[in-house]
Amino acid sequence: MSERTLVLVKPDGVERGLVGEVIGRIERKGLKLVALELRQVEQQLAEQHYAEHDGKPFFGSLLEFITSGPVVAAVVEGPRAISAFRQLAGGTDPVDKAAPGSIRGDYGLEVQYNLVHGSDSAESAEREIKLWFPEL
Ligand code: IDP
Repeated sequence: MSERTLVLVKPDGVERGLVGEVIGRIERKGLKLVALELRQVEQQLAEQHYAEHDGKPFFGSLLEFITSGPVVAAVVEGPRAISAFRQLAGGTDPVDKAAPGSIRGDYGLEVQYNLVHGSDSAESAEREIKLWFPEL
């Protein structure tokens, strides 16, 4: 059974020229790109996307970061696509949680600047895909 997940290459990943690296890993894993777009994130979309973190100490700086430059947004499809991409990404903290060999483990140093986003559940994936790609 196939499922879909929302993937973002965050502004740090775009700025550092890691878009090809991230997309390449997705493709080599066997996952399929259903949508792919470079876009500047508006404040409102950022707030909706990260609504679950509203009230946390890092919320303001997270919004500032995600709106600081273009991101690449993608919808990725395949069997167990949600956990497959979370495995490719690695844990949230690129040093303590992301294993070497994962995207964050290989390229990240700081928890905020962890390069990529991937939906964390079927419910999040559905909500986030509607938010970013309402036409799908
Ligand atoms: P996830 O992206 O691995 O699902 P979440 O806990 O949903 O992790 O956090 C969303 C994003 O917020 C993280 O990817 C990271 O960019 C940022 N973030 C999470 N925790 C912290 C923190 O303690 N300080 C600063 N930024 C954080």
